[in-house]
Amino acid sequence: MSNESLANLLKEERRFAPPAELAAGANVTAAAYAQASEDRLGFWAEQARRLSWAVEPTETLDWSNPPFAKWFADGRLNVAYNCVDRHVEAGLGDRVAIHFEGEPGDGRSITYAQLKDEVSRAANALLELGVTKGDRVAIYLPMIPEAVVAMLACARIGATHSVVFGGFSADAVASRIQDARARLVITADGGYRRGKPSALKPAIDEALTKVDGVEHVLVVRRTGQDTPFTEGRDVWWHEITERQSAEHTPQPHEAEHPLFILYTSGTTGKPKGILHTSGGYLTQAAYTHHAVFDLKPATDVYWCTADIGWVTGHSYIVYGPLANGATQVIYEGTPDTPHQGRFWEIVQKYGVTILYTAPTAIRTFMKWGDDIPAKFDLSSLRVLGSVGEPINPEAWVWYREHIGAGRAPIVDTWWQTETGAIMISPLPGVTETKPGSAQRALPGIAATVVDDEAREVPNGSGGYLVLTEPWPSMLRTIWGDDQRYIDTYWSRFQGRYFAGDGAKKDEDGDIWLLGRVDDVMLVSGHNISTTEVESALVGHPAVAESAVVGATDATTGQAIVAFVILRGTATETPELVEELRAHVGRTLGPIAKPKQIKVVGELPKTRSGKIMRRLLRDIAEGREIGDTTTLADSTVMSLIQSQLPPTGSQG
Ligand code: 6R9
Repeated sequence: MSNESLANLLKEERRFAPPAELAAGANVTAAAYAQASEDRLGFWAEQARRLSWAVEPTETLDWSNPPFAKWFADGRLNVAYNCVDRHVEAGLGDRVAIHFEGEPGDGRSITYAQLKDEVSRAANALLELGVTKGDRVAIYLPMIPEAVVAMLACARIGATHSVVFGGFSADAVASRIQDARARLVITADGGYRRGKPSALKPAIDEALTKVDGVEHVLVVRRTGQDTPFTEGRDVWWHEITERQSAEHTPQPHEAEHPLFILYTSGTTGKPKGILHTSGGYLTQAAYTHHAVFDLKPATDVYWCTADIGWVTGHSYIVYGPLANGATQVIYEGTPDTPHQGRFWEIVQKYGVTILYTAPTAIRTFMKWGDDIPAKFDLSSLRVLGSVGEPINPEAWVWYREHIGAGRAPIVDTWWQTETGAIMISPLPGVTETKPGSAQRALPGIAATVVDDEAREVPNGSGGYLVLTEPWPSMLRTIWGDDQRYIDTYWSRFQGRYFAGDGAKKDEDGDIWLLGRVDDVMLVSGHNISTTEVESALVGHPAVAESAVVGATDATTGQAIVAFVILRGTATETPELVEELRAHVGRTLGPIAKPKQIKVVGELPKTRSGKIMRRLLRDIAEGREIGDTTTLADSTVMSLIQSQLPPTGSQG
C-alpha cells in the first residue's frame, strides 16, 4: 500500500501575479485573511452587516448542538427585500438588474425598480393561490427572468423553494415534489433549446399523476406552444400576475428560516434535499460574490452562465449578485445556438466584465477553436471564474489567453451545493494564481487535507478535503433526514465536515482538488486521482476532453481506462493512442499510464457539466449501464457504446 492517501503526481510551475491596477483597487486585500484568522466570528458578524436586517442579530454562531448550526439566530430579515427593494430605496431603481438574452435572440432589460414590481406581483399571486410562509414551492423553469422572480417571490413571503432542473424527467421531478411535499409548482409551457421550443409542462402533468398535495400549477408562457391545461388546477402566470398590485410589504423572517431546498443526486440512493436558510446563506453568498469577483456594482456587467437549477444559479445568479446590486446577463440557451460564437457575441453586446463559467464549457470552446472567440471584442472582461470541476491547467491557460487576453485573473472556485457559497478560491487582487489550483480557503473559512486517520497531511501530500469550522452558508440538514446529514458529512472524520473530494496541498500549502474520492483509482497499491490523469491527457495537443476510470484488473487491482475526445485537427490512429499513453507516462510517471485509451465523440455529463464516471466504469467493466436519469443528454451513452470496438480488442 502507498503511504499516502492520494498520490501527488502532477507538477505545475506556472504562476500569474494579479494585475497591478486590479490589485490597487481591489474590494478585498490580503488584510482580510489576517483579520478573519484573529477573530473569525467577528469577521462574519461584520460581513452580515452588508445586509439590511429588520432586527440586527446580536448572536453570530450557535454551535452548541453540532453538526446543527445556527447563524445570526436572533436576527430577522427579508431576503427578497435585500435583493431588490433596498436598492430601489437607495436610489438605484433605474439600474439594470437583468439583461435577459433569449436563445432566439429576443430579450429585455429589467431595472431594479421593475424587478421590485414583478417580484411583488408574483408574491401577491402566490398569496392568492394560498401559499403561505413555510410552504414549499417547486420551480421547474427554463433560464428566463421569471425563474428569478419566482424564487424571490417565494423568499419574500417565506415559502421555501425547490428548483428542479428543466431537463429532468417526470419521475425525477415527481420524487422531488414528493420529498419536499410541495404545494405549488411553477413551470412554463416550454423553453428554447438548440433553436427549438422544448416543452416543460407535460413533464409536470405526468409527475402530478404520481404525487399528490399539489394544489396549483402556475404556468409561464414562454414559447407559446400548445399546452394542455387542467381546469381549476393550472393558472397562467401572466393572467394572475397582471391583476395583482405591484405593492407588497415584505415581512421580516427569522435568520434561520428555510430559504430553499436543492436536491443533489449523489451517486446512489434517493436524492438528498440540501436545506439552506436565510441570514447566514445570504451573508456568505453576498460576501463571496463581492470578494471573489471584485464586483463593482456601478460599473461591472456580470455574467454567470450556470443554469438556475444548479446551486451556482442560486448563489451566483440570484442571491449573491442581487444582494450586491449587480447588473447581470442571463442567457436562456446553449453556447452553440445559432453559432459557436454565441457566448462571445453576448460578452461583446453587453460589455461583460466578469464571466463565471465551468471547465466543461471552457474545454468545449478549446475544441471548437481559437479563431471563434478571436472574432469578437472581449476587451471588457476583467475577471474570469471557473466552477464545477477541477479545471485542468491547459484549459485554465487557454481561458486566460484566449478569453482573458492574457490579462484577466482566473478565480477557480471550489464549493458545493452543501456549502452554499464559495469556500476555496484565489482573490483576484491578492493571489498569485497557479493554473489548476483553487489555492486557499477564503477569509473566515477553515479547510485542510487529512489522511485516513484524520491527521493533517504535510505540504506536498494528498488526502481528503475537510472543513474544520462551521461557516455561515453551510447546509443545515438534509430535508427530513437529520441522521443522513450526520452520517453523510460528519461521521467519516470526527467533528469535521467531509466534502467527499480528494485534494492535495502543494509545497506552499495551496490546495489542489483531485476529484470525488468515489472516483479515485487504486493501481498496484497507489491511489491515483482521475483529475491528474485527465489533466495530463488534456495537456496533449491532440486531446480536447478526457474522462478516466479505474476498471477491475486481475494483476493491478484496477487498471486505468481513459476515454478521450480528440480535437478537431486530430485523427485516431494506433500510433496516436500509443503516443498518448507515453505522454501520460512522461508527465505523471509510468504508474499513471492508461492501460486502455478509448476515443469517443461525447462524454456522459450532468447538467452542470460533471462527468458521470460511474457510467464509464460500467462500460469499461462490460456491465449494463446504470441509472442515467441525471444526464444532461440521455442519448450520449448509446452513442459512446456505438463508437467503441467490442471490449477486449484493445489494450
Ligand atoms: C458548486 C458545485 C460539488 C462538487 C465538489 C467537487 C466539484 C466544484 C470545483 C470542484 C474542483 C472546483 N467541484 N467546484 N472541483 N474544483 N473549482 O459545483 O456544486 O454541483 O454540488 O458539486 O463539484 O467535486 O464536491 P455541486
